[in-house]
Formats: sequence, C-alpha cells, structure tokens
Amino acid sequence: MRAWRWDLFCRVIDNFGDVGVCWRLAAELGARGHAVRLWIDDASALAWMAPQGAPGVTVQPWGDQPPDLPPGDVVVEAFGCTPPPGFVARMAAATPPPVWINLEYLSAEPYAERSHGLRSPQFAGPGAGLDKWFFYPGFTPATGGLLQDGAAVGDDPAGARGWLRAQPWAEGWRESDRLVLLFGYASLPLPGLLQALAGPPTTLLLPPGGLCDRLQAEPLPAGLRLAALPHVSQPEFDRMLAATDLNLVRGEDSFVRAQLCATAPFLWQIYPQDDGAHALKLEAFLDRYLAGSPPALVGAVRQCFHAANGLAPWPSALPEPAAWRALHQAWRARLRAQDDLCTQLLRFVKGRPG
Ligand code: TRH
Repeated sequence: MRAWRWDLFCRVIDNFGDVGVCWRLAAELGARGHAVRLWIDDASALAWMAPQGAPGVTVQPWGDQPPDLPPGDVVVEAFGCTPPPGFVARMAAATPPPVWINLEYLSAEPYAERSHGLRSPQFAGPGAGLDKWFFYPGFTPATGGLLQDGAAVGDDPAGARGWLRAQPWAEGWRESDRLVLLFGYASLPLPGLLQALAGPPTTLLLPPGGLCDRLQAEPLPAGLRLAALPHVSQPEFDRMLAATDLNLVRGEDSFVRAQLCATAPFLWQIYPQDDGAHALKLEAFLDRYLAGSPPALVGAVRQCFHAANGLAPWPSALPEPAAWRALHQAWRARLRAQDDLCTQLLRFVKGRPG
C-alpha cells in the first residue's frame, strides 16, 4: 500500500481524551509509513503524553488564522470538528479531492454499527460536491474497531509491574500491595468505593487532577494508601494499566486501553453528558461486556460500574477477583482478535473515491 499524506483535525473540548485519541491514531499511521499533519488547537498535553513525538507525525497549530496549506490525500476530522472553511474549499478544488472522514466518538450502542461507513454528501458550504464518510469505532466486527497498537504490553503483566516498581516516583511503595489505579473524574463517588476497597493492603495510584486533590483530603479506611503520580507518556500509561490489579478509568481513550492493555479488570467512569445520554451508553457497553457471564457475576460487576457513575450505591465488597479477571480476559481476547481501527481505516480509505 502506498503511503498517504493525512490531515488529522483535533479540537480539544476538555481534559485529555480528544488529544489522546488523535495522537494515538496519528502515531499508528506514522508507524505504518504514512505522513500525518495533526492540526490541533491546544497541543499542551502532548508535552507529557508524547514527549518524543512520533515518526511521520507533524503537529500543526490550529489557531484563528490557519496557514493556507494544500490538503493531503486523506482528511480526518475527529469528533465532528470541521476543518477551517478555506481548507475545505481547497479540498473541493483539488483533483482528485482528498477522502474526507469524520471519526466519531466510541459507543457500543447499535447506531455505531448502523452508521459506520455511511456517506454524507455535502450540498452547501465550501465543501459542496464533496462526500464525507462516517467512521465509527466500536467493539464488534461491523464497526471500525479500536486502536490497538501497543496493546501487547498487556501480555506481560509481570514485566509491566517490574517497570512500574522501578520508576523513581514509585520509591517507598509497599512491595506486596494490591495496586489500584484511580483515573476518574473529581465527581467519582468515593466513600463507598473506599469501603469496598478496604481490607487487603492497597496502594491507590492517582494521576494528577481533581480526583487526586479530593482524595488527599479524604479519610482513608485501614489498609489503603495513596500514591500521587506524575503525568506519564501514553506508552507508560499503558504499561501502568498492565501492571495494576484493578483500573478505574474514564472518558474514551483510557477506557479502551484498560480493556486492551490490562489483564486485570476495570471500572469505567463515563464522561457525563447534560442530557443523561451517558447512562444509555454505559448500559450498551455493559450488555456487550457482560454477555454470557454467570448472572451473579454480571449483577456484581454491573453494580460496581453503576456505582462508579453515581447510578447505584457501591456494594460492600468488589466482585470475586478471579471470576472478574477471567471475564475481563475473555473480553480482551475477543477484542484483540478483531481487526484494529487503523487497519480498518486504511482499508476503508483505499476503497473510497474522494
Ligand atoms: O481525559 P478524558 O476524560 O478525556 C475525554 C475528553 O474529556 C473529551 O472531551 C470527551 O469527549 C472524552 O473524554 C470522552 O479521558 P480519556 O479519554 O481517557 O483521555 C485521557 C488520555 O490521557 C488518554 O489518552 C491517556 C492519557 N494519559 C496519559 O497519556 N498519561 C497520563 O499520565 C494520564 C493520566 C493520561
């Protein structure tokens, strides 16, 4: 397959998921020999997320007056962030025009399968005459799949744990502690979670942010200790997920990585939406994730996911570890057996006229 020139557009709405997903995609395309221009309105998080950059990837600041650059072969707008009008006009004037993709948010809801790959002809505006194609990531073969490069780190949890223990900021951690990563929002319902975690000696790993600040002011049940972490790069973050005994993650990208990189189970604090639509999204995921598991385990895991999102009280104890782990590992194996998003995107673009 010949290498293409990609323009990938990213607007940071808040937090790190927009830049996190776009950087992963850019880096995966670059690793496969493509040239990627990542247009981004706020690249600040890349300083710690990707301090080394990535081969083939150039970061293009996207301010109020974007430079008049000619479009490449493929244009990807992430999460419906429309490229600048002048750029779209140049796309329409190009012969042939670039393939124009809208990379959507991840959801397990049925609309992702229904809408994946649909064409959206542009009738008005600077892109009139062009087609835009919807590309939906997802959990099933009928969707665009998940970004999977680097997920093999999860095949060696002992190696990941050795790496974690060797980090300068891990000095002084108790050797045999259970490790629980808490990468949630500051709104995470805490007291019940801390009670459910109480008992075995446990270190709670806390990335920088509101949740870490809040926890430092919270009384801790016996056995629990806090470890405040620095921000680490995406590959290091993946290794951390692979090293722990339980991961509480959030948003979109850490949610995916906890499924692909870790053999230990996870909980998801979903990004809250004003209209409450996140509850349906959560349920759609749980229906897929838990399908076929024993009813008692399904009930226990579902309650914890609900509790992490304020939709149910926390149970007094977390699900039985071995059964929960087995459920998670079976799910991971299923996802890993599917074609990854980057491979599918390349195949999709190849079969599309501009
Ligand atoms: O930060 P998030 O909540 O991001 C988002 C955005 O808010 C976005 O607007 C919303 O639409 C989306 O969620 C659903 O969570 P997420 O998606 O998990 O992104 C975090 C990224 O930060 C992910 O790429 C992992 C990365 N990361 C590191 O690389 N190193 C770190 O130390 C940490 C803590 C995170």
